[in-house]
This record gives sequence, C-alpha cells and structure tokens, in this order.
Amino acid sequence: MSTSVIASAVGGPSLSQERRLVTAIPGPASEALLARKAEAVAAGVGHTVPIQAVAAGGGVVVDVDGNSLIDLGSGIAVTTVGNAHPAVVAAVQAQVAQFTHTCFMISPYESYVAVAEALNRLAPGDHAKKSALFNSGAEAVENAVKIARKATGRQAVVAFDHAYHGRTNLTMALTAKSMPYKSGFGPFASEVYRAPMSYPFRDGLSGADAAATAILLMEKQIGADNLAAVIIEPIQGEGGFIVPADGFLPALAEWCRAHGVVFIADEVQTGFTRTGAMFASELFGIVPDLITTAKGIAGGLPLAAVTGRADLMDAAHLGGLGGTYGGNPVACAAALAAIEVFETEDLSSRARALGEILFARLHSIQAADPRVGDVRGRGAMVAAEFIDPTTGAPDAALAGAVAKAAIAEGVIVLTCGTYGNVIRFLPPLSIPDALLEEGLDVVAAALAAA
Ligand code: PLZ
Repeated sequence: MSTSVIASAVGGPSLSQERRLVTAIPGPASEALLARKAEAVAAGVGHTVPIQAVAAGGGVVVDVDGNSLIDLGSGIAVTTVGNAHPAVVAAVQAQVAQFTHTCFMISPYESYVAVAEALNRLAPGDHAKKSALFNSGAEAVENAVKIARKATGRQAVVAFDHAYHGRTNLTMALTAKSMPYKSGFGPFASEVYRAPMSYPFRDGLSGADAAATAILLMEKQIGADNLAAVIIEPIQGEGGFIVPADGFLPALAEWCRAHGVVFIADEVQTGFTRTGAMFASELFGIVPDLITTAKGIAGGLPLAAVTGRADLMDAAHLGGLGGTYGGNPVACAAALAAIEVFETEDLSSRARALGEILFARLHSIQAADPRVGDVRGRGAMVAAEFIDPTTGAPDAALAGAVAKAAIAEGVIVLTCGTYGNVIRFLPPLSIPDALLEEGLDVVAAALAAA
C-alpha cells in the first residue's frame, strides 16, 4: 500500500504500529475500569474487548496498561479512514473552536449543506438527489421509512431474514434477531413484514429463484399496493456478512420500481469504500431510491444520513424531518474531511487490496479446515462462517472461542450472524498490510488450537 495512507492515518504523535502485549488482557488498570463499569453502567451495555482504550490509530488500539492490540473491527465498521486521521482531527479542532452547535433547524450552517451535496453526488444514480442528516444509523433508517410512507401513502415495510437495522422501536421491528436485540423489549412497531433473504451458503438458491420467493411472499401476504418500502442491506452486516446471490438485489429493485415501492438500501455498515466501492449497491448494479448511511461517514464522529430521489426526499412536509443534533457542525466537519480522504486517497482500492489479503488467507485456512464452512464478503468486509463439518450446523461455540482467544492474544475480532457462528473482519483501511497478516496468523493459530 502507499505508505502515505498509513503515515497519514496513524493518529497521535507516534502510535507505534505493532501488536504488543505487556500484561494479560485485561491488565490490572483495565480491570479496575471494568470494575467501575460494572458498578456504574447499565448491565445491558456489553463490551467485546476487556480493555480501557486510551489511544487508537492506523491499525491498533492501545490500552491503559500499555498493550497494543491489532484492530480488525474498526469499532464496528466506523473508523474506515482510521481512528484519528489528521484531516479529520484538524477539521474537528477548527470547527469546535468556531462553534459546537446552533441546531441546523434553527440557524443553518454551510457544512451540513456541503455534506448533503457530497452525498447527493456520491450516492448511486445520476438522477436528482437530496439528503437529510441524523445522528445514528437507526435514526436514518427510521427517517427513510417515514419518508417512504409519506411519499407513497402506504404503510407496510418489508425487511429480510438476518436483517439488522437498529435498536429503536421501529428498527427493532425491522431487525430479525431476538437475542440480544429484541427479547423482552416489545411490543414492536406494526406493519413490518419479513421476507426470506438470499443466503447462498445455506439456501443454495440462485438470485433469481430467491428473489421470486421473496416477491411471491410480498405479493400474497402484503400486496404491492399496501407496501411503502423494501429495506435491505446489500451485504448483511450483523446478520453474518451474507452476500446475496447474483441477481437477487436487481430483481427486487426492479419489482419495487414496477410497483411504486420505495427500495431502501441500508448502507450503514457497507458504505463509504468499505466493500471496495463507495457504496455496495454499485457492486450489484442497483440504484436504490433511498440509501441510509452512518458509521464510516465521519471518521468516528456520530453522523447519519438518508440520501435519495429528490421527489421522495421532498415528500415530507416542512418541519417533518429533523432533530436537535442531526447534522451537528462538528460531525459535518469530520464528514467533509473523511469524504475527501475516501476520494483523494482512493480508499476503495485500498479496501480491495485488504480484501485480497483477507480472502487469500481465509481461503487457505478453509482448504485445510472443514470447520470453516464459508468465506465471503467484499473488499475489507470479509467473514468466515464456522460449522460442524459432519452436519453443516452452525458452530457458535467455535466462533466464540476463536474470537476470545484472538482477543487474549492482542487481536480484536468481532463475531456476528443470526447463529453467532461468524467471525468478521473489518480492519480500518489505514492498517498496514503486515499488521493485518499478523492478525490473521493469530486467528489461524487460535482456530488450530480450538
Ligand atoms: N443498519 C446495517 O449495521 C449498526 C450495531 C451493533 P446505529 N450496526 C452495529 C450493536 O450491537 O448495536 C447498523 C447497521 C445497519 C443500521 C445500524 C444501526 O446503526 O448507528 O448503531 O444506530
């Protein structure tokens, strides 16, 4: 890779790019914080890596005990440009010194408009587009559904098996998995229906056949004339990095267009060069009516957006969309800096290069170990699904054990999947190649030992 990408994104004065363990994980100072967390923070808020983070950048997270962990999770696909990209840091520092907040609905400012312009330019399709900004992915999804309902005058929304769209009430309803996201938190929003997802490793269906099944369900169980929107992650994130079979997404999008149903691509996890394209929709040749974004958009600051067809975006009445903090000026300054980095440092190419390292290594592990049932993803969004080789049943215990062992050895990996049997790799694109390779060595050793 270009060393400038690494050098420019390391963050902090000199964050050494290495895996370094000087204590067990957690070390004593981290343990002290975790004890305070247990006393002070609601038990429902979990953590994957038992450390107290004090610095992060390039491809490492450093803890209070002096351990340096290789980061293959990016804080759940957020720090695509790195945790402390100097361009983001400088933009944030300049903006906080100017003003932290006016509320865009009260006194508008330029950076919000500039982010909207950038998103309208970058989102798939050359039709007229508009955007609105929010705080989180879930909030963007909620607003996309509001816009679709207002624009169509219809109420029903379809989401898919294995979908993840957030933790608010409507987005819990859209999310498929009960534990830990929904269990005990109902009742959920009404007029949400679930359709089968194309999952080539498990359903063995072509994209066309999987789409036909989903479309039949929508026609018979809901009726197109009641359906406001279909929402789908082009590559599912929390659900297990499920890449639909070729043709599935285009067939759904075409059916939606023919029936006046708003097709929403939830690109909260896949967006902003993560999959080797600015948006994953491009990989499948689809042009969504609306896309929701968040995570990678602002280099680690909380920001989210709905972007899409201007006629749909303008359907909501004046004052119908907004929020106190949506499009906060500090987050917008960070987003403008991050977007410039995506484009000028060609991070789509960088994601594809990291993907080559990930796929080469994971395919060779899979060739020697039948417990690795599937390796899938795009760009720097890649996962391995663990199974019982004799039955093909999901092996969540193995995925959990491998992830836990890797973390204990100083490599941050995350699990995912409806069955919890998937380990996902989402390195920051600022990670040096050698560090990614070392991280994969540690995961391979953890698997061999498990
Ligand atoms: N849509 C596709 O991936 C967030 C959430 C993890 P927020 N995914 C990580 C967790 O356990 O909370 C996500 C996503 C997709 C929507 C969201 C929601 O984004 O910014 O977390 O609200």
